[in-house]
Amino acid sequence: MKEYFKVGKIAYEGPKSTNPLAFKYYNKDEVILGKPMHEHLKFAMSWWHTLCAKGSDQFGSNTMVRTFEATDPLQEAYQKVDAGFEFMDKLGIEYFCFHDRDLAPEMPTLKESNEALDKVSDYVLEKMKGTNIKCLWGTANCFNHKRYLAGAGTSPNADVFAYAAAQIKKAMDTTKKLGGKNYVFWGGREGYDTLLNTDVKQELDHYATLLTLARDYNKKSGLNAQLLIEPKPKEPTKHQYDFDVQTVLGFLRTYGLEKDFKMNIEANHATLAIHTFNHELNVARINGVLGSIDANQGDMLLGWDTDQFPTNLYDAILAMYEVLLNGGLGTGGLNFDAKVRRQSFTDEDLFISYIAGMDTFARGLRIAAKLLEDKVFENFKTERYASYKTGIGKKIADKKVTLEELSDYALAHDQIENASGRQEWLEAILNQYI
Ligand code: XUL
Ligand code: CO
Repeated sequence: MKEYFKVGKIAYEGPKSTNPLAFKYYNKDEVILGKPMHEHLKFAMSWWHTLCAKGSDQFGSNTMVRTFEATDPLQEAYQKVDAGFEFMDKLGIEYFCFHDRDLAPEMPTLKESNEALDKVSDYVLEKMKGTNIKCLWGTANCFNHKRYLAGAGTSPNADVFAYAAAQIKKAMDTTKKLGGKNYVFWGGREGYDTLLNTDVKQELDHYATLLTLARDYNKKSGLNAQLLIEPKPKEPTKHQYDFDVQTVLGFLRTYGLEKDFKMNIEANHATLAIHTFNHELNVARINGVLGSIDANQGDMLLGWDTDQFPTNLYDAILAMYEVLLNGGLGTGGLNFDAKVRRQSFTDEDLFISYIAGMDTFARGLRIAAKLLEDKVFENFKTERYASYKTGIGKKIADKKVTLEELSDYALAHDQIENASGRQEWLEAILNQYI
């Protein structure tokens, strides 16, 4: 078997290591809060950014130097499988995520595209045997091809809707074949650029129909995956229908789908919505729909989806804090929906970026676990809301009070004393844990 990467197996060397090709914080089998790190951190390789992205942007052509390239796209697809498995093995990554069109190229007809996907996924399945590498989630790329210029499930053209449905069916079948436990819907071009040509009500109805059909097929086909919606507020359209977690919750509840879907939260999508990553994780968690994470980060000064590797420790701590409060991610994991910068074009950069991302989340986990163990914020919050544990507060919390009774109470207690929120103190304590 040809070796595609000159880099060897990546080992844990501890925080003092100066080796760029070693883990400093991710020590796979080390137990944190009763679980080995690799169970807390089910890292996944994104097929698209890792094996397909070649470094081009709006202003320039490819920059990546990749030894698994080939002139025939199908041949390249097979070589990507070999390269991907070598990469995951060397990094000790146990999961991968894919779009149908990342695994196998789009062919002239849908039938041929399906056949190509069958062939390449057969090969993926073969490679999985005898390894502990698994599929975290699959999805359909219903946004890249020009047929999807006005969306997929929300396209004004019913033939496009049907084509998207066919692609989703096939991607679900492929996810089942590869043993994927989750299936993701990122809205792609489900949104609009101008209301002058858009019937939002119809588009949302159609989108819900597509998701309902997929929900039913998930059961019928025996895939039985956790279905996940990935919110994003804008890009590629000006207004994406799956704007943020709260908007998606409203949409799901309107169409009676709230029990069938959880969320895949992406850090860069949260910040595009002018939310923090941990805000989105929090809203998902308290609503019981925190399913999985697309781990990356944006550049706060750019304002588009830069999909950078997550190296912001502060954000990773707060994210892992939410994950711990959630009791983990269930069947979900941490998918690096992140790509190396255009200037980081070598093989080594790919490894270094994954190591940086994995170490950031590993260190985030370590710190979040300590904060949780010491109940730093939890004790403060318990105290802060203590007035709802007794007296009038308990009556409010138990919904055993009337507006008249509250009025009488307030008349007798109108000299109110508040307690400090202590934000700066809490932030300083968080810094002490770092
Ligand atoms: C796009 C994005 C996608 C989804 C899967 O912004 O995040 O890669 O994660 O379609
Ligand atoms: Co994503």
